[in-house]
Amino acid sequence: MTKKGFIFDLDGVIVDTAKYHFLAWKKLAHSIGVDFTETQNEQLKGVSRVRSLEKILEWGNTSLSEAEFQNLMAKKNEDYLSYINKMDASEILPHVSQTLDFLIECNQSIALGSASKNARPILEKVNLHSKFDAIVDGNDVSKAKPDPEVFLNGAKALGLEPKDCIVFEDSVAGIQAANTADMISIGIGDQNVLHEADFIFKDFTEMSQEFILDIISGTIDKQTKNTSI
Ligand code: B16
Ligand code: MG
Repeated sequence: MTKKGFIFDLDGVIVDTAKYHFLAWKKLAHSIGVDFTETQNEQLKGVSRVRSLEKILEWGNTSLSEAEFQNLMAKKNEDYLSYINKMDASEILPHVSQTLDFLIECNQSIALGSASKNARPILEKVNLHSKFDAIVDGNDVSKAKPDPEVFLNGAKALGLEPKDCIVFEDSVAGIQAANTADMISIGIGDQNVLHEADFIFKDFTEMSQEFILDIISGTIDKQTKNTSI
């Protein structure tokens, strides 16, 4: 069987940590007198920690000294980690474990491609780290999605060409990054939001084993996108 590289985003694909980012960013925003809504939180999906705080300051039309900025980022992360520390395998999103096991059964390569600097501890918390051949996270890249760096590094870590890689992503920036990297982009989430993806599924329960096998064999590729699956 051909070997392909399956690269998973973390937040919104494997686990829903967006709800914990929301609680921590909301606390931070309120502490500096800035409002923060769930809609704004949506716009921070896939966005780096630094850029997220910059955006919150822009929305609140306010600014901070460099020292305050660093201090608040550290506080936000401390708060976020207090939620992460309570996570366990029950927080893995539906059918993710089964999909990973099926890929392993098919002898495929698996990588993580996440913007989060907390990706490794999160994977350990939910007990999935042993399923990954490579992990590329926010500590390993200098350019944030939609730059393809995180996924290109993932392909390199797996020893595969980008064209032989497939990305599962829940953010628009992540889908754009995968497309720029010339990888098959698979959106996990809302069709209206992720329309730039080659293929879109509401979640992994909707993705058949036949679809995965067709991707592995090359029957389905970037050119087959938008055909009925
Ligand atoms: P951290 P992903 C992203 O994870 C989150 O979607 C985004 O909201 C967060 O700001 C970013 O990680 C950085 O996270 O503060 O833990 O370094 O979707 O790329 O897995
Ligand atoms: Mg994500």
